[in-house]
Amino acid sequence: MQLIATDGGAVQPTMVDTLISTSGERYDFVLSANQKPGTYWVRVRAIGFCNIERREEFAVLSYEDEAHHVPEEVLAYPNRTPPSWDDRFPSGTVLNNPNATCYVPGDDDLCVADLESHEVHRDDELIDAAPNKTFRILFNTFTADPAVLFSDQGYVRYMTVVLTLNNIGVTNNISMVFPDFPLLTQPELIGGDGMFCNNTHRPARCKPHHACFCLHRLKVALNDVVEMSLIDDAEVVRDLYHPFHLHGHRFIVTGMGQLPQFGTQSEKADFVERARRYSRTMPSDHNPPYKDTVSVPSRGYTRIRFRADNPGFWLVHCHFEWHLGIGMSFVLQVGELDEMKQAPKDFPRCGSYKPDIYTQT
Ligand SMILES: [Cu+2]
Repeated sequence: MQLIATDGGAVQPTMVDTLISTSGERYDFVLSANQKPGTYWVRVRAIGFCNIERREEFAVLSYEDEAHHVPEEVLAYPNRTPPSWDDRFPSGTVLNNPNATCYVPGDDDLCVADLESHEVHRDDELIDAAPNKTFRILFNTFTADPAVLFSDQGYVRYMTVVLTLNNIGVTNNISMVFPDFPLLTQPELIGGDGMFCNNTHRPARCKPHHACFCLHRLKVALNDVVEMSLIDDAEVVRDLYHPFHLHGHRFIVTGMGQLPQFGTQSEKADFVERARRYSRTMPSDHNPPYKDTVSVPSRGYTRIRFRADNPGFWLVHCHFEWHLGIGMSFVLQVGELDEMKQAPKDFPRCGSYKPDIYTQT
């Protein structure tokens, strides 16, 4: 397969044999039909925790040329049975193997950070400029004690896995609570900065070192160069790679790697900060690819950079829908309200339609 684009951004054509795509990512490739005309199996395998269930799907790729006519019935279904789950994938170049080392020339693993952008414009200022805003986003899931879920801290949402595990997602120890109205189209309902929170401005009801449930917002000025380190705060390396998606913009991927075992969140963040001096960070002559979704290695980090040139409120979230559903997201506010586009006059409006709850004593 000749890879030519990811998430809509062109990359220097790159030959790969196996392509790993996490939720929300897109890859475009050109397939060279250079084998003997006939029918071939296309094999697609689920990754991560789905490995346990040995999920696999197949498609049939058929082709013929003028010299070799292949009967219809042969084109429809290959003679050979599909490979079994235990048959290994053919070796070759693997793109986006989530725990691969990046920037190692000549090895069999390619990271998305290794790909070269193939766009007319190279935004050197974005690649090299000192960022106006730098964020460290540590994310995780944790199991909540059922007693906590209904305490005065109030539960917001969680998912129950195999009956016993009540899972809540956080970014920077905050589990996202969405407002009752869309911030972008009904900004007049925003009651000042007090309705938002972040890791330095937590509501008084939130206990230190505990997950807090509130409307998590990070704010940047219009046209800021923003650098974000997305850090998987899990304690152990698992077969789980959170794909992070940024709305409204595309970013370049400037670093990716795994973390040694650390005790505290600030040790992890400091390591990621220092890691830019190591070989896994962007070489300066490299023109990094543009993406809008990228997976973060398990107990690792991915560093992204973008120009915040699209005013509005944009969701940044893990693209596992169930992680988004349990709070692993935050809102990026780009620019001030008066710099944002306004909704058309008769645009539909939303609000809270929850009925009042009366309790009988
Ligand atoms: Cu996730």
